[in-house]
Amino acid sequence: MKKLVSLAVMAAFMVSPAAAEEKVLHVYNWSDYVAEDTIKKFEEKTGIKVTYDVYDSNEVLEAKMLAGSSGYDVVVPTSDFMQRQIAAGVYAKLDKSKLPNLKNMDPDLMKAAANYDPGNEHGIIYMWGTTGIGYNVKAVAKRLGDKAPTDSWSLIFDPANAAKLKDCGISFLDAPTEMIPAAMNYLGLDPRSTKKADLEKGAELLTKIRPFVRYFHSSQYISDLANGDVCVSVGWSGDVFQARDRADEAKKGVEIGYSIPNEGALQWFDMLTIPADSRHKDNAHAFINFLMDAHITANNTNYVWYANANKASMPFVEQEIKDDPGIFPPKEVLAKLWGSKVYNKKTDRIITRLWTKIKTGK
Ligand code: SPD
Repeated sequence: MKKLVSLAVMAAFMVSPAAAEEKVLHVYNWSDYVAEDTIKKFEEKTGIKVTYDVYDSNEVLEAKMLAGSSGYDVVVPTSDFMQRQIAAGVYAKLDKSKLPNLKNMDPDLMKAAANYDPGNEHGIIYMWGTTGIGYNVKAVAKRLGDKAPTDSWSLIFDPANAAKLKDCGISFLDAPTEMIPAAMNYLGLDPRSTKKADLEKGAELLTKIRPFVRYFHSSQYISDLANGDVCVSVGWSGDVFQARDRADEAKKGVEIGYSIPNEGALQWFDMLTIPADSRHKDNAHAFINFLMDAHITANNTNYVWYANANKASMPFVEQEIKDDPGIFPPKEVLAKLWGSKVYNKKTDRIITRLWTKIKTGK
């Protein structure tokens, strides 16, 4: 009896694992992807101290996640990478009872994301966008005339155009699974094809353009476009708009445009996920739920210029952003976009090998 009583006393004092979680959270997200005050607001609201690190490449994130013990509690892979990482057991299933703000999400977009994660069991859309062309309006017109094909991939994939833009600077994303399919699409091939011959044709085109490309990097182009240090960048929608914003603020006469080329472009979703080995899963859920708050999402979109998938946030998103077809493309443009392809190991190896060849120009 005495033993039973002491067990009951112990149970009464035992704290649940959730309550025992220390008040810290380690977040790993894309660079230039959150409003300046978001993390501070979350810390003030919850008392949870956030360590916030950034990356600019799915490949970098994937290497960390597959190695395990990353120490992160929330990471943001793009949907295609997320799918194969889920298969490798990298992510925990979300506890949706801890995500009441899920009600804010756009069901159609979440359904599209469910193609990569049935039932949206592991990931919630943070932001989405397209991979298109950012360009310096005046610098391009000076070299290719007022009729420069800024609405076409031929702006950079036609070697004659690329050669004329070489001196003002072309940058490519260091993202093989986006650049090679974009070149394949320009050649009239299916950008989602995994046929070795198709991938090689895309790579061949990129190799032809390689002499005119100043660098391959996936975040530097924001400031370089804004400062006029490069004049054409294959880039992610919101990042190009951030470059435009910075250029406008600098008032040095640099005018930046973003185009989703007529031939079509990649549409992607970046997903909020919780690594299976996260030690702060409650805090992670609290953070994801906080990011799904309508005002917080709108504030992030208003700052980073990326489209979100949060229906309830739309009344608070600036009109200029809502109306911009480069951010929220109209139906006819959406119809031309392709979704990220999930590559298996074999295709991955082909792409990695081709990419090394393209970058080294050999
Ligand atoms: N600066 C934020 C960039 C986010 C880009 N997400 C990657 C999309 C990959 N397809």
